[in-house]
Amino acid sequence: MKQQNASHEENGLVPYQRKMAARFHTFDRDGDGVVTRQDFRLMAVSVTETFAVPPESDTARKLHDSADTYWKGMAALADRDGDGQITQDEFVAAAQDGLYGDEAAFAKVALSWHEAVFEAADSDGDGRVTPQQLRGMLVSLGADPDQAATVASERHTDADGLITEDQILRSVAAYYTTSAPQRVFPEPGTLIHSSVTK
Ligand SMILES: [Ca+2]
Ligand SMILES: [Ca+2]
Repeated sequence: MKQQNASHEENGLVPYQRKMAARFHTFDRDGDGVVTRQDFRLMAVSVTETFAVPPESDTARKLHDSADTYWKGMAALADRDGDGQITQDEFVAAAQDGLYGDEAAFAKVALSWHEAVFEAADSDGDGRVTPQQLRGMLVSLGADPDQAATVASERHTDADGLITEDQILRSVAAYYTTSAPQRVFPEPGTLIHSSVTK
């Protein structure tokens, strides 16, 4: 990997804030300008639809439970006025104060959710997904479909052409805890509604 010895502007908080501001828009699934528990429910539904997870299954239950855990964690960090709504400013400030540089905090809030999404995608349960399944994961979480396809195809695969859960969870943790450049999610204002074409 190429070492970037650029200014703080490029390596520090500013790009992290920009990345989280973009991410906020993909969390706002119903597009009402704030993130609420309902948006997390919709996110879980989107994953179950993408991977045709049966509604009564263990995997579906895990998705909904962990989405709720994720919501509660983000609300605890972000919803400073306790009105059940997270604004973009609250979201960015919470990510910066509560997640930036803190993998343990990220794990507490969001790891069970990302594990559940992986479980939904990993249809044969061998702990690895295909690039196509990874693309489905990214798109159902709000990524731009073209960017998601590019990222999925660039992932280092193992000898069977598959990507491991460990690789994916590491990269998700890095996404939320470092200033690593945003590559998967669209900029604010260019939100593309999730539509996986099969
Ligand atoms: Ca919303
Ligand atoms: Ca698999």
